[in-house]
Amino acid sequence: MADDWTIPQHWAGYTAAEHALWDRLFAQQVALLRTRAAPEFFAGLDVLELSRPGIPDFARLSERLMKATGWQVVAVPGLIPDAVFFDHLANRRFVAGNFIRRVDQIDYLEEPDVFHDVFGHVPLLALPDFADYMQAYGRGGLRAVSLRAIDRLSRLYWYTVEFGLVRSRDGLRIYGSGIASSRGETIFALDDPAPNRIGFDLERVMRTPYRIDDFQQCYFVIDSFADLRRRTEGPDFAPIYARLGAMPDIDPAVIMPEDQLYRAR
Ligand code: HBI
Ligand code: FE
Repeated sequence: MADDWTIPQHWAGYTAAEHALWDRLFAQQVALLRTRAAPEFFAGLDVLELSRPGIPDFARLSERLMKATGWQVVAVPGLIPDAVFFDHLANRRFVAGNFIRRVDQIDYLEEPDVFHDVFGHVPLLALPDFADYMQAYGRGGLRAVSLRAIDRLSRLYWYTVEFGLVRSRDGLRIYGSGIASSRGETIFALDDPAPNRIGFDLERVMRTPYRIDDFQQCYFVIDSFADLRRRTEGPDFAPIYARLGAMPDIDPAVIMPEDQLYRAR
């Protein structure tokens, strides 16, 4: 493994069964997401030709993504250290697991596999506003390492890149990869009355812890990808981290008086 934790994808090494599992997951999620994902997600699938059968070859995928927004996809063996992860994003490289889940893990797994990383994350990287947001996140992450503020900043990633919802003309839509790559959460996030759906506010998000072992108790809703970019690339995060240091966290199941709430669809 190289210093940057990247490894060869070994695309030729995938078995027919692994390609077939990708195709099965792809068909299942596209059918569920048709009326639930943001239009920008489908635009990315088209531009990147992700509906071709089989696990994508990262080299070819990177050629298409490079033309769209200057990003590449590189392979890693699983979770990598925070600072290495941020450095890749800051240089417009998205790291993706090269392995695919086993059939008995089809609905839940702990480490991000190629389906979560490529199907879930990569389509939106073809959208310039989102591509720039991800790079800015990487730069912010490198800065947060020295400010000891990764816990705060990772909540922003979690509630946008992983579990974000966005307003559209047809109501709330999914864009977070953790939702889009999960059958159960795709339905739960939009249709279930239980979780709170709260208008995005940067400091509110940074004060809200999250759970990694179950569906989310709250989701944050952005107005648009341009709006997400504006709200996060304007402010200097250092004084925000300093101010939030003195404030208590907000339980993810709790609604605050200032919260703007959205109904399940
Ligand atoms: N590594 N491969 C991989 N994928 C991630 O999403 C990832 C990671 N390492 C660290 C990390 N995410 C988080 O620390 C940041 O989002 C905060
Ligand atoms: Fe992810």
